[in-house]
Amino acid sequence: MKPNYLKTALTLTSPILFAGFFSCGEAEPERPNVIVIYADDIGYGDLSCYGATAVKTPHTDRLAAEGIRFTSAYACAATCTPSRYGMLTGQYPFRRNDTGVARGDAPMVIRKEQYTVASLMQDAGYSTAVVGKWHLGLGEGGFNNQDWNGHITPGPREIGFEYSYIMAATGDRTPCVLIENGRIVGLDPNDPVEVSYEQPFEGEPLGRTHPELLKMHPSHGHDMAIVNGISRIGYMRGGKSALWVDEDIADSITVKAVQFIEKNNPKVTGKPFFLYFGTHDIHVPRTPHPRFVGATDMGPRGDCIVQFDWSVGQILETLDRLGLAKNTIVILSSDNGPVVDDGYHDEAVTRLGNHKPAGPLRGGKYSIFEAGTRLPFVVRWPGKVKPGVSEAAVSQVDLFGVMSQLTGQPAPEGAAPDTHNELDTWLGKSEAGREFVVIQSTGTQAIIRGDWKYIRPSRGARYNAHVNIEMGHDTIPQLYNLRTDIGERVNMAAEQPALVDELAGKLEAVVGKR
Ligand code: NG6
Ligand code: CA
Repeated sequence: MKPNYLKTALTLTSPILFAGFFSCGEAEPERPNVIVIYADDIGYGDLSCYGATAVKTPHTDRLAAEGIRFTSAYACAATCTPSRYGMLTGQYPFRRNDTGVARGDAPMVIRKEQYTVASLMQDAGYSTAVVGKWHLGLGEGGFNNQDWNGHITPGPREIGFEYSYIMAATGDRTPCVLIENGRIVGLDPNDPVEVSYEQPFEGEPLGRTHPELLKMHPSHGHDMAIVNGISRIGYMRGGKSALWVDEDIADSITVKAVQFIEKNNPKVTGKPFFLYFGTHDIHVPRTPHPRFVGATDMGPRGDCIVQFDWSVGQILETLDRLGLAKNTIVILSSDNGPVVDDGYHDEAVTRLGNHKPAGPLRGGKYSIFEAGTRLPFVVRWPGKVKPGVSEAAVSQVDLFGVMSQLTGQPAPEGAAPDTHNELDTWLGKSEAGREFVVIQSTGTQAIIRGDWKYIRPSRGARYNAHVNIEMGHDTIPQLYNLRTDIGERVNMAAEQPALVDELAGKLEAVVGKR
């Protein structure tokens, strides 16, 4: 039988903590607000609080200095959709075969019947919102079955997010529009949006047929619909008044995140809030607002890191201005590791200089090596969390369990089967961390326990030349000592067969046999 971690942890939750949460008599609820700031493709070495010098991220650094900076924190997966799926549902994405990188016209990956961390927060009495990148599908009943020009449903609302202001997928995928509470923003009913991932619309210029219309050229893929001078993955037509301007996306989602905080100020509503803020930065196409152009010497990739940091600063400034900083937990992380050339000629390669997006880690986005999933992870709760650095093993799949423990809100039977209650670790009260962390890339999984990491043999390509990333696939077992060999250079599997067996068995117990 699988242990019920949630139950165990809930019974362990400190009564003192709860006494604090539920004591009343003040207008402002005692339970803390929670903001998850989730960056896109920011790597372990991309922020100055994690050692970057070619880019300065003062707002994120401030958050880290006032909170705990984790050095062994992992996303569930090395790409966006599965990482987000795991974090929001508390279920490993490999448990289903349809959690891979979603098309822009994909149906909801999280089914409307599923109970998510947003459902949990809503049931706990929180105002809830998602603002920014979604990339978890919309609608139901198959691909391209959305009512793009009407009410796009099911969507975030059906899985616990009362308010949503999102991009359906990513900036490089159609439809290139923002969707507020299920409706495309700024849509002219006389100019409906049409989307296809199957075939182009007649008469519409494409990146591959009309490169002269492009202000940024693809390096691989991304040669379909042209919007704002940038060619994308997928086709679309119409919706001219609703098309986003890439350079304004950070501003537009940051403003909506700030407005959500203002409108849901617990001092006014009497309810705490839960905000999941997924930035588009620093995913491709990297198109910083003109005021950030030249903020670094690294071109758009570096400038987008500064833009991301600006968004973080706006959130922190809002909390300060409204007097909410003290009673708000801010969690900051990223969905997967870094990639330099992810499909556009945007100078990321030519102007990288000495910057190391993955810091000392091997691999990158898409990879089962550390850089794919080991990421910046910061938790700040002024007065409650003692600032510092923690080496404890942390997984984003535990957001659900941690929130359950924090709010005292139990989960229904069967929800979030893979989450653990790690509140004490996330709040820096314990250095214990997870007994083990399981991660995945396309085609394989790995387990990290203590100093050791075991990667399951797989047949995938070892190297992806398009993105210049070592994928970590190998047909033989791989075992690395992350304490002495954080760069995963020396495969110790042959020297340590017993440990390989043990970790392989543990991993198989979680993932299942192949
Ligand atoms: C890849 C895209 C890449 C990016 C990625 C998803 C091509 C050639 N590459 O297939 O640009 O969109 O998918 O990124 O199409 S993620 O961060 O959303 O997972
Ligand atoms: Ca991503």
